[in-house]
Amino acid sequence: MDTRTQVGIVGAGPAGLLLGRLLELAGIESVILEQRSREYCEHRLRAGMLEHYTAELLSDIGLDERLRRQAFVHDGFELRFGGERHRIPMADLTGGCKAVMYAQTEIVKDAIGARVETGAPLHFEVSDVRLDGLVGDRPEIRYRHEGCEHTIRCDAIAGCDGFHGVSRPSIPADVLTTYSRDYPFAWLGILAEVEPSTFELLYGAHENGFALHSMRSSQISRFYLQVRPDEDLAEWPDDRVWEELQARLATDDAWTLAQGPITKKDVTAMRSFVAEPMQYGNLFLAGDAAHIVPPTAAKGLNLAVADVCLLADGLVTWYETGDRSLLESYSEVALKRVWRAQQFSRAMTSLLHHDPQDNMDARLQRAQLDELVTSEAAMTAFCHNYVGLPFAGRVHHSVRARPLGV
Ligand code: RFL
Ligand code: PHB
Repeated sequence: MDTRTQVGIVGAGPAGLLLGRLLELAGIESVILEQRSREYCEHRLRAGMLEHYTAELLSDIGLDERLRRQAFVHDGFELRFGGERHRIPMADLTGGCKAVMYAQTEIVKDAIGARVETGAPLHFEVSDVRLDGLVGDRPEIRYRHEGCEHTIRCDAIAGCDGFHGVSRPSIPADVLTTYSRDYPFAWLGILAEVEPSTFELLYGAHENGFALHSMRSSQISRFYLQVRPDEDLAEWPDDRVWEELQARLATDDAWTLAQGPITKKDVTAMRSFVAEPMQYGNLFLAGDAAHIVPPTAAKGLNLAVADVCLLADGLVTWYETGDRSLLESYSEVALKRVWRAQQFSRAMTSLLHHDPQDNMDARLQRAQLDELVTSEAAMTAFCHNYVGLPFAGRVHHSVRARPLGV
């Protein structure tokens, strides 16, 4: 079957869904194609921390009803090392920017729910997605769905299909330059049914490696432990997980870590990756399709959201005025933020992880941590990077004044 739309979006992760929402609010049609089921997308365990500006965007586009009720808003976080705790007053140092704890799965549920409610096209469980005609003015997406072959003709395609998607490989190899770095460690992620033992995030740097105490609700804690990249989950029975969390987050005062049933464990490799440029003809890459950051600084989802704000702006301006200049500069502008986030994510990763191959590492790390918690200038610079930059683009500021259907 042949159909026509304005923007074809590949992938229903945060990037694809939020781009679809921004375009819909601006009166632009799109079709979203997703290879997985709705159930799978709504339960994929991923990010937990939203930058201030990401939460603001979700509010601007009317996806904040549950967020306002359920999210935790943090004014600061804690760094733990050498048995001591150091609170970093992030909001005070950044003119009031806060971090918002609201799980990516919840954003995905909210965005899918909103799209299903308006009836805008979103097809799950599509397969064999292929992109054609990218350099012409009639790009096409071909795919299979429910046993039939389909073609969507569109004006532009947004490749929001994550690191393993088809969009980036659809760009000729001689056009793309890729930059990547794999780290000599990974994260063991742990989900536990226990009330968090902290109100704010705890980042621990310890000789055994990094640990993070995060949360998903008042009854669910999320933890991460630095492990080897080839770590076998079988080596991590629950008792060992708790022992290691207790050791890496221990303080000299009376703080205790509450334990509870562990419901999920997973290992995530850590990688820095950027593909340049993020556009080719009428294909525009956004989110993990174009870049991956190690998760330490919680930038991945936030970068994906910043990308689609900018892309929506370029697309809306093109449709409204015929001027493509914003769209043509999409990659160049987006990459500036991407590289800043890459730099900070890598720096925060090496600040907190233990590299067993490098015997100067622990001493240098301690010197840097000491500077961070004693110099207000260092702490302020760190916090500005941690809370993120305001989003470019005007679409998300104007859409609130133009509610759906009006
Ligand atoms: P996604 O979420 O990977 O979505 C891509 C979607 O595309 C679909 N897809 C296809 N669909 C159709 N055809 C194809 N051929 C397709 N190939 C793939 C996929 O099924 C999927 O639904 O990418 P997107 O939208 O760019 O979003 C990026 C974020 O998911 C990612 O950056 C974050 O989760 C990273 N991240 C964090 N980011 C934060 O901002 N704050 C955090 O606190 C944070 N913590 C984390 C994280 C990532 C982690 N892991 C598991 C990598 C913690 C962890 C442990
Ligand atoms: C998370 O809760 O998944 C999370 C929080 C903060 C980070 C990274 C991940 O820095």
